[in-house]
Amino acid sequence: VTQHPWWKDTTIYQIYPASFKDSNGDGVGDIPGIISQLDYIEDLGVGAIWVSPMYDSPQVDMGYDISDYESVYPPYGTVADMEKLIQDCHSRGIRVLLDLVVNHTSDQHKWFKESRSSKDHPKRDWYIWRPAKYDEQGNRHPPNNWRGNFGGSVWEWDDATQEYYLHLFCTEQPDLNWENAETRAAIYESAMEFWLRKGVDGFRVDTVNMYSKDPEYRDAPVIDVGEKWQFAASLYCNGPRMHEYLSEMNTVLEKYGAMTVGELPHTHDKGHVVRYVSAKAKQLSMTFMFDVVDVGFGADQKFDTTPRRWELPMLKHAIETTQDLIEGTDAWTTSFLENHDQARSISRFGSDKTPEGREKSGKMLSMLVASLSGTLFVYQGQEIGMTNVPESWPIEEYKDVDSNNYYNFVKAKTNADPAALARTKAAIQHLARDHARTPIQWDGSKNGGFSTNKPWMRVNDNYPEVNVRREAQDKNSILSFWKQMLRLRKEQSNTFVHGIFTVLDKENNSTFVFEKKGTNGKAIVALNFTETDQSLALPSDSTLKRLTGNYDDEVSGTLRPFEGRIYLTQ
Ligand code: TEU
Repeated sequence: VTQHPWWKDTTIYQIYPASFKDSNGDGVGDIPGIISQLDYIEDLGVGAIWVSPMYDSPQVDMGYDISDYESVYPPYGTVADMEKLIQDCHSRGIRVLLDLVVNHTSDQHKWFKESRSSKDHPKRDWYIWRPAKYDEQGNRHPPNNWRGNFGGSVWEWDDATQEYYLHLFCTEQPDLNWENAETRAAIYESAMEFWLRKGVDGFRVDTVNMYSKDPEYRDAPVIDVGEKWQFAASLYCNGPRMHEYLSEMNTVLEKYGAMTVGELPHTHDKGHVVRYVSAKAKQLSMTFMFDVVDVGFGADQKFDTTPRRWELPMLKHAIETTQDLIEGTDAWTTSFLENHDQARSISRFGSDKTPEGREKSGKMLSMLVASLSGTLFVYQGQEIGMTNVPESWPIEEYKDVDSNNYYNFVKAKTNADPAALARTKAAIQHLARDHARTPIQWDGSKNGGFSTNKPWMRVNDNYPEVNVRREAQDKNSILSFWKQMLRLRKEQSNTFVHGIFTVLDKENNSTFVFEKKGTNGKAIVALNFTETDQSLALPSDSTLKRLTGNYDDEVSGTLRPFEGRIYLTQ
């Protein structure tokens, strides 16, 4: 029997602290709230949790703007609460990952305050400062034309010291200068070792491929003609020193036996991804590839005023790309459909229009993601089939800086044209990050049992129907189905976690049928992505045995609306 590291076979459950469980009635989730639900988490069958940023922060980007790595955002609790969480998880055999956000800090971090205080400050070089460019008329311009991830220029003018600083995300998220060895050492000490010493088992690493940028900060090619700022990911992702930095970072992790899962946007080439996650390379344990994330909107642009149509073959291809990573390599991969940056998967890939469609497609998607190879990640609320917020919610209910910036950009550009704004709102209702961030629906009581007070973000209107208490009592619920899937995944880990993936119906627009081949058996997974009957031709194989499905019985040759079935075979 092959001995795998723990993080290959375990399922990891992501917790978004603001929206998980409020223990003290201030409307915001907190760490004691997480601790209070450890029975629930353990009962799901997951082996680890990943806690999204709980560090002190002004919350411009929901904690991804960190002002102090070594303290906790007071509404979430204290460092002592985190110590208790780690201890309580460990005593149940659950591991704990934190979110490592070290491409940038908050502009309220003391390092940045010092850096911006004067050009001669010893920490000036800890961030990325550049002089302005002036045209012939003497007008001031930023050093280049790069557009940030939340829109606008990546450069912000600092009046006091008369230079620009770089921020790939919000203005309030200045990029750290990884070129500076002293900065790197401070990052390792403050953001990593402080928590590793407290026993955390690893990190989800935010935007892991952006630390090394184009050394010359060249202009990006003009794709959006007439726009001032251009998509520049090829110039700020995967820069020349990226692998050197990650090897260095790994020497810190190794001391503690800690694992990592790095977020790898804008990188689709197998050879390139393998460089990050090959076991021999000793850089990252695994990554989140963005192929599935990018289905339905261009990688270059998050929202489009008309949300792009996606077709099933695109999803198959995206999944194939991430699955192929482990074939013939010593690399490892991940399987996920949701996180705090994605719309809800039922609303994106299934159907949230009727209770029946939600239930069937939720279970079908659970069969998909839980039978794929790599480490499985489940995002809070996914296990009860939470959905996007309703169309009727006004734009004011959306709190995310990404959604708001985009809406305001369109508003300014079109002079608040009602038709353009309606299209933008529709795109946001489809793909915004906000959908993942509504509070967890624990029961049918006021505020979905999340808080006794008005929650920081409105609870999805469907909480009386979609909630943990209701689903826990129902053996036919999405939640019960997820628990069953996680158990089957464990029992058949050779096939599901480690098997080789092959799509059997590549071009089919309605069904997704694939094979998983382990070293001592095979599985066939057959899924219907439509709300009508579809014909199904299974490979003729007398050893096919139905393992599970989301309908009680089986109709041969047909998959009913959103039906999914899994077969095992010798
Ligand atoms: O996201 C980085 C990222 O590349 C995207 O998924 C990002 O959300 C998208 O470009 C926005 O449209 C990570 C975090 O997951 C995200 O929540 C943070 O906002 C971001 O980094 C900055 O720290």
